[in-house]
Order: sequence, then structure tokens, then C-alpha cells
Amino acid sequence: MSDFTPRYLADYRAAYFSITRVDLTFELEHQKTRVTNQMHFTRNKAHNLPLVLDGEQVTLVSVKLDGEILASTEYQVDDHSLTLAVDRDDFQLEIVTEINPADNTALEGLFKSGDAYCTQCEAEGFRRISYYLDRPDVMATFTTKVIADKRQCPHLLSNGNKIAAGNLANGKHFVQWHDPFPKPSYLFALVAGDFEVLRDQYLTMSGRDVALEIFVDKGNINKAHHAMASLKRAMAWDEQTFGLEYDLDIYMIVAVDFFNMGAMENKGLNVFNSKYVLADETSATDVDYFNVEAVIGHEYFHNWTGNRVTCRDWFQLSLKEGLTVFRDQQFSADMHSAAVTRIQNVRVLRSQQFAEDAGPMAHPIRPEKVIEMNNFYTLTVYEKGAEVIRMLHTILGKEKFRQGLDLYFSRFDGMAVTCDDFINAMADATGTDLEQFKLWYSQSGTPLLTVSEYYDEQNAQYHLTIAQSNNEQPALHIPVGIELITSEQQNDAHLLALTKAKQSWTFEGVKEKPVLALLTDFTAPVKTNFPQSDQALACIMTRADDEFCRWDAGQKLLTTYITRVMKQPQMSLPDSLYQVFESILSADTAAAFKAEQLTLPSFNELVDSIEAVNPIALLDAIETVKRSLAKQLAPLFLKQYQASAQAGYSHDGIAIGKRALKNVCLSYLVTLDNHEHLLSQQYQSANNMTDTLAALSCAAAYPSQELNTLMADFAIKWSDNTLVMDKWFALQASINNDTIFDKLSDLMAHPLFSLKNPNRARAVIAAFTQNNPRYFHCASGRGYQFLIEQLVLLNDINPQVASRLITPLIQFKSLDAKRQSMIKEQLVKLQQHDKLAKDLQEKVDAALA
Ligand code: 0A1
Ligand code: ZN
Repeated sequence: MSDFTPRYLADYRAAYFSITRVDLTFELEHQKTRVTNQMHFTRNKAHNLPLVLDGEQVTLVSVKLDGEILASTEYQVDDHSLTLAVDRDDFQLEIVTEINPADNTALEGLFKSGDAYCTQCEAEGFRRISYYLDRPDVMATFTTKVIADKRQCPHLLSNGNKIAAGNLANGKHFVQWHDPFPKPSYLFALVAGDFEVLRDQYLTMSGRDVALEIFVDKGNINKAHHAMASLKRAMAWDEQTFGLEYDLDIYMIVAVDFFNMGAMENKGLNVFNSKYVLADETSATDVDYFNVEAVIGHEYFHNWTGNRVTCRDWFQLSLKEGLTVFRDQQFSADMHSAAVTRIQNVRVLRSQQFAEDAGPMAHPIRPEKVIEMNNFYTLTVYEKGAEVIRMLHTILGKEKFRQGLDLYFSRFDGMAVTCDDFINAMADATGTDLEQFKLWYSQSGTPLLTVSEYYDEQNAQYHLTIAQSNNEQPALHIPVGIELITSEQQNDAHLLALTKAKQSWTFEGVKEKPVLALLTDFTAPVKTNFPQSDQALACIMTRADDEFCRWDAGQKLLTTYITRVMKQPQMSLPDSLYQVFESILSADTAAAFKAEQLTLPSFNELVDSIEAVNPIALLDAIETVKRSLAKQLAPLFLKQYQASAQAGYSHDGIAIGKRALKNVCLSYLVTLDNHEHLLSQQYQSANNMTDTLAALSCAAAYPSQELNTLMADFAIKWSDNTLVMDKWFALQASINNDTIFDKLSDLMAHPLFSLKNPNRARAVIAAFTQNNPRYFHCASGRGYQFLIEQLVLLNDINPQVASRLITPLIQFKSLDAKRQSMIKEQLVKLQQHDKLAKDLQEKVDAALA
């Protein structure tokens, strides 16, 4: 099988052998780490097939079968596997390999993050450490001995509980760990290095004490308190909400600077990108604080949804990820404003997941064909996967959802299972037929709901018809929350079960034509086609009980005018729009929510739904609408801006909301010529990173004389904090003027920049492609060319990071013909690059197919 051969869900076969126990010894050395891997195998059922172990980029040293060393003629080794014919049913295999962590820039398997050793095994990284049955349905108990230089690596960590430690010759020492919970290899972890540790403890609901430890680079311990507090909140929340308790005596989190993703839920030893651990008042924004808590929660919740019950195969990834994202979203909603949290979830979905689902890499939340598994850690599997779980929660209701989850855990604890197993448990526990619902797991694309209504005054009846369509696929079970708004005191709320291609409902006793608020709380991940008048939208904005619909009506109104202005740039906006904004600004609503209402739909939210769009024209239209609102309502924006200022700094929900509101007002005010001074004023007087960054990003969006002075000042202040410098890199990459390409070259030559560090690579490259659409899409094609040049470099350094950064280049379907052809030309160049990693190859081939 070549590297590029697709794998299919339909081809799943149970493993021919089991591994019950693993005993690992790591002798850590910078460029030559020796791994001794003793595995206890049993044959599954009667068969005489050989044992085929996965292994990549490892040097094989020796193989022993039941203590006897094997000659190299007794097994076969190629780039991906080791094959061995064994006739015993029960045997011990000892495999010794050598690996090179220092040169591992792909950051999969064992690698170095600065001076520390660190592993990342999901999805298929363990095979870069040793030969193994590297698949999630092979579960073993692991014992791990880590040996390293005591001075360089005082802390030696692995999964489970510490069972032995001691000194060795030559300044070395060892620690041995045992994890009593059988686990797949992807949950294995090892970390070794010199850290500072923040220690705390948690008393579980059944009265067990759990030691909590957060390992950070020296000097950073004061930035770990928010992560620790978040962890304790997550532990309590999971006990209260789902009755789920932590199961080991120790829970460790390590923050590292080199990491491909956000974090990893290894049993008892989470490894985190330091971006999602470290936060303090001066260096972190409110969004950083929020994200740290959410990611800490996410990884903690995986202990049950992912670790105790794991995936049978990688096609089932959404089993653990969709469910765990849903759980972390609910956690965040409970810790903060539920409505604002929901709005932010929906923005991510609409601006990114919908595009993925309409692009060349579209796949169901349970994909059926995979070339590179790392390419399927997607917004679809994670975010749409979470929406599917949320729909179940909506359909079943909170209590029944809990009963279903309880049955799921009691049926499958300690097992590796499928998405169908999950749904069947929910169906069995609640006596609900979920067969049609299961289609959500096998269909890709975003369903479109086309809605029509008819009011029959004579009979006081309101008729509603909804049709669903998604590329001719069979009808899904879609929960549709609605509210009927009339002059009655109470709005009439319903949850409709749309199960047919087209379905109608009649509501009796409706005394006047109601205004329909559709998709309350965004009950389903769908698009809607239901043109409503400005008056109807304005009515929903003020009268709907559902906060999501209130917000969404405003977004729809704005979308209408942005698209109109795009087609007719000279048109003037109607007074009614100004009035709507005036009433938002003057209303007595919570600041955080008001900030969301005032935030215009983003370029990415809009671009997808317009055919043959000239991105520059769309950006101009957004800008025109923004500037017109700012001009018309300047005194109100200024008043709100000033009223939201706070004397000291605090971090409660109210203070956070006020900052958000103040900064969104600032973003309007700076579109006006005479308000530049607000930026430097805010920058100079800011006592927190949120306000500082808001000032700087406005400065980057509307570059003036001041910009370079402010940026330079910021860089001097924060030069020794790489996480903050990533913000600086990202700001620089989003500067909205035509010096940007020189700027990008300067940034890549900056002493702190390195493509080997994923956070840094993203801070420049993704910040440019995402936050600087005017230059990414500039007519010369230079933006596209820049991205391709970086991808060629990253292909050799870190294919996973490259493969994530390519996204905006493969989602070109809605762009105008000229841009599509420029992009394709660049992609063809990339496709022809010899030695393209399969991560990029899979995407480029799909985009050009
Ligand atoms: N399971 C982790 C995400 C993750 C996936 C892959 C990784 O390396 C290829 C790393 C982390 C989570 O959902 O948090
Ligand atoms: Zn996850």
C-alpha cells in the first residue's frame, strides 16, 4: 500500500491481534533516543495471518520474540511496517528502535519543544516512536520508564501514576509510570524537561483527592493560575452536569511552545500549546482568557468522552470530538453569557465550516475516505459534529439526553466504539427512533431551508411550509425552533421536527399575521432562504424572546444592505437602518450582547453566499456600510465608547462586556477622519491587553503616521514574551496598505520568527490570509503567490501546519473567474512540486479535480 492510497470506512476490519500490556523504556537523547518496547500479544480468533505492525521514520535496532532475538531474515521491514509470521497465540515481543527528536520538525511522535522532550501521538504518531498496532481499537495498559539527564530534565512525565524513581549513573535519573486504564497508543504521552510546577488539588464528588499539576517554562508560573482555576471549574461542572468524575490520582498539564494544534487529551497528562495555558492580566486579552478556559475544559472533558470511551477507528473521530466540543460549548455557556457564547459558535460555523462543507474537501462528520488522517481534524468533524450532538440535545431534551449519555457510558466504558453505537444508546435509553437522524453522520454539505408562509385571516390560521434541500440527498431530521410574534403579550414558541423534503404546519387561533423568528438558538446547522422585510427583521430584533434570533435578524438586515451596496456602491442607506442601529446603541441591553449586535457580518461570513464575487468590492461594501453608520451615528458611538470606559481593570463578565462594546464602538469611530487620536489615546492609557490590541488592530486597519510608532513601542515592551509577540506579528501581517508585502518579508526575517514554530508561522501567514483579505485577494495575485511560497517551505518542515494554512486557497468556488484562475495556476505549481507531503497532496488534488 502506498502512502497515498485512500483508506475507506467500509474496509474496516477488527485487528487480528490484541496488545494487552506494553512496557516502554525511553533513554532520552537529543538526536538518538532509544525506545525499548515490550508488548504482550494475543491472537484474536483462529487465523494464520502474520503480524503487521505500523512504524515510520524509526530505525529498527532489534526484535525479540519471547526473549529470543530474531535474525533480520525472520521479519520484513519497509517504510511503513514490520511484518512477522508468528505461530503462537500468546507471545511477548520486544522491539528496540532509535529515533531523532531533535530533527523532528513535523512535531509528530517524539520531538523537542525548546529544551523539553514532548510527544504527540494522535492520530498516528506513535508509529514514529516504535512499531505498534497503531490504531485506536487496540487498547493496552502502559508502563513507561523515562531515563534522562537529571540536570537537563528534572521532570520526567508519562501517563498514569508514578510507581518508581531513582538516580542512575552518569548524572541520569529515571521515573516509571503506570497507567491502569487500557488505552490506545494515540493517548500515550511523555514529557521531559525543566519546568516550574503550579500545584493544587481537587476533591471529587465521591471524596477522592486529585493532585493537579501544571508544568510551565520557568518564569511563567504566575501565568498558570487562570488555567488551574479553569480546570477546577471544568471538573466541578462535569460532575454537576453529567455526573462524571475524574478517575486517576493525578492530572497533569504541560504547556509547550511548539505544538501543531491547541492541546491534546493524553490520559492523565495533557499537553497544551502554551497559548491555551498562559494568561495574566497584562499580557492576555479577554478572548485569550475565554479560550484558555474552553480548551482546558475541552481536554478535561475528553477524559470521559474520548478516553474512557474511545473511537473504534479514525472515521469515528466525531464520536469523541463532536461530543466533546458540544460539552465545552455548554461549559462556556454556563460560565459566561449563553447567548453570546452561542452567537460566537454560530459565527465560526458560518464563516468557516460552511465554506469547508461547500469546498473540495467537504466530508460528512463521519468521513468515508481518508488519505491523510491529520487532514480530518476539521471544522466539520469538530464544530458541525458538535451541532449534531446539540440537535440531539434539542430533540431529546436535557433529561433524556443525560439518560442517553448514562447508558452510553455504562454500555461502552473501556471500549472503542462507533458513532452508531452512540446514537443507538441515545435511542435505546430514551425510546426514540433516531434512524433518520443518523443521516447527519453520512451527508456532507449544508442543508438549505426554504420557508414560505401564509396567513389565513378568516380562520385565524397561520400556515408555514419548510422545504429542505442538500444536493439531492435524502431528507434529514432537522429540529427547527420558531417563535411567532404578534401583538399578544407572549410569543408562541415551537420546536418543529422537519423530517420530510417539504413539510407544512398549521397554527390555529392566530389572531393577526405573525412575524416569524426562525431557527431560535440556531437549532440546526443550516442555511435559510426566507426573505423578510426590514420591518419584520426590526420587529424580531426587539420583540423575539430568543436572543440568538434577535441578533441574527440584525445580521440579516446588514447582510441585505452590504450586498446591495456591493452592487450599487452609490446607493444611500435607508433611514430605517440608521434607526435600527440607533435603537441598538441606545437600548439598555447587556454590553457583551450589544457588542455582538453592532459587529458587522465578516467578509468570511458573506463571501460564500455571493456568486463570482470580487472580494475587493465586497470589502468596499462592508467598509461603506460601516463608515456610513459611523458617520450618521458618530455622537452615539462616541457616547457609548466613553460610557463603556472603566477606571480600573477587572475580569468579571460585566467588565469584559464593556470592553467588547467600547472596542466595537472604537472600530466604527476610527473609520471617520477626525477620530484617529482616539487610537493613540487608548493605546497610551490602556491598562490591559484587550484595549491595547483593539487600538492597534484599528491602527492596522486604518494605517496612519502613528502606526509604526505604536507598533515599535509595543514590540519593545513585549519582546521577551513570545505569545504577545505573536499578536504583534499578526497585527503587522494585517496592515491594510500596499507596503504589506515588504512588511511580510521583514517579518519572516525577524529574529523571533521561525517557520519551525507553528504559532509563529500562523501568526504571520494565517493572520495575513485571514485578517488581510484586501491584500490576500489583491488583483495582482501576489497574496496567493506569497501563500504558495510559504507552503513550499512548510511542506518540508511541518506538513500538518502547511495543510491547515492552505485552506483559503482551496475554497475559491465563489470567487470571480480571474481570481479562480490565478489560484488554480498557483495550485498547479504546488501540485507539481516533487516530494509534496500527502497532507498537501490530498487537498491540492481535491481542489484541482
Ligand atoms: N484531540 C485533540 C486535538 C489534536 C489532534 C491532533 C493532534 O496532532 C495531530 C493534536 C491534537 C483535541 O481535540 O483537543
Ligand atoms: Zn478534542
